[in-house]
Amino acid sequence: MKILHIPCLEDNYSYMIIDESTKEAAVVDPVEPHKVSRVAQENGVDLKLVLTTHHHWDHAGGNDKLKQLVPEIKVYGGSTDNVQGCTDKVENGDKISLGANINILSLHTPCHTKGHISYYVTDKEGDEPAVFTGDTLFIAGCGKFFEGTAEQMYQSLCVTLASLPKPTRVYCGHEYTVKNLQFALTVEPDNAKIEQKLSWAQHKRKDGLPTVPSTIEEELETNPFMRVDNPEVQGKVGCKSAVEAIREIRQRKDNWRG
Ligand code: GBP
Ligand code: ZN
Repeated sequence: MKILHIPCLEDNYSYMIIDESTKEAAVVDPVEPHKVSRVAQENGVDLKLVLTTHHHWDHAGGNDKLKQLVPEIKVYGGSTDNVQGCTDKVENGDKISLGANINILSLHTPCHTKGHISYYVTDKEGDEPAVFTGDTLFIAGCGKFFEGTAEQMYQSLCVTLASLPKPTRVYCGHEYTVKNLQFALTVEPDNAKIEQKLSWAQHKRKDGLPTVPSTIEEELETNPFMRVDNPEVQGKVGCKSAVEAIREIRQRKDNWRG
């Protein structure tokens, strides 16, 4: 499978997932439909489906327009999230297939929004899997808790997503990596992996390149919100449990002005 980045708006990413054997494609959060259809044409692929992570306009706001451009396209979205243009509602565990080789598993990852879905994508050619995490998991960060609780974000990040194979590539909804890593250093000033990744990310951005994808393994090493099971991290923020710590770290991030 081939995965293309499509930068949109200020700092959003859409992604195109292509089955090269059938030239069929899916697109994640196509907020700028004309850009997406141009990328499809340039790559000679047919757009078959839209995978919507959540209902916010900067993710789902292009769905109706894309349906006008590609009338037969299927639009997937979480069953409890009221996604624009949704034709096929999905729930945790639902499976979708693309082309001849690609399987997509829907994972319910609520808290940023109630019906937020992450899409776990595997292929039969043995490429490393990929997960499209929208605004639940960012590189070194997570989404604001708009429609859920710390318990839910803990479950979404530290149980559902953390259980995926470590080499799984992580494709998130926004380019927030540099700020997130700067904040991560305020939680764990002595974490050398965070420091190294910050300098790597700053170079990438200076060259105008994305810092996405990461991997589940890298997130477990550098993302403060995915590290709350570690008693040392709990201690750093004065908490005695993982859920307490994720709540506290989110509150600090909301108030942080980097
Ligand atoms: C920044 O850091 O760049 N501009 C600031 C923060 C996701 S987008 C922007 C912000 O709040 N981003 C949201 C978030 O979760 N950030 C995590 C963090 O700051 O750590 N959105 O566009 C946001 O979800 C939106 C759209 C929100 C519609 C509510 C509605 Br309704
Ligand atoms: Zn959002």
